[in-house]
Amino acid sequence: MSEETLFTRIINREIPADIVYEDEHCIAIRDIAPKAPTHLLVIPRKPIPRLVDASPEDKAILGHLMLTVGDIARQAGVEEAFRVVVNNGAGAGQTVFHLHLHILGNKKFSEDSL
Ligand code: DGP
Repeated sequence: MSEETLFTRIINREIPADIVYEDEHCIAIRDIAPKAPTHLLVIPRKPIPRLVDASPEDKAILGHLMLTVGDIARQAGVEEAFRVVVNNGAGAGQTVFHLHLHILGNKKFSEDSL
């Protein structure tokens, strides 16, 4: 039996979340533990575990995610200043093994650090 990821359960409405956007390829939700006043997660419906697990057949999904990040940032009103973060692997802080892009905005970012 394959285990559903937390984000698949959110996509399937088995777990509640504040959904700010969705289309046929992805969903965007508010992060439950925000690290910035605007902290959104853009999640493909396909449960690719980590960025390095994406394959050439995922090219269109990955492109779609990047384009959709811009739309969601505009919708959230942070399009002039936001960061996109992907944690790849536990050593980089990944805790949910279903690819997701963090959008962080409405925060003062320093120029010389990530
Ligand atoms: P990462 O550390 O890159 O794997 O990010 C996972 C993020 O997911 C983390 O910032 C917290 C968020 N998160 C974990 N559980 C839930 C949940 O049940 N609902 C929502 N909305 N976000 C969650």
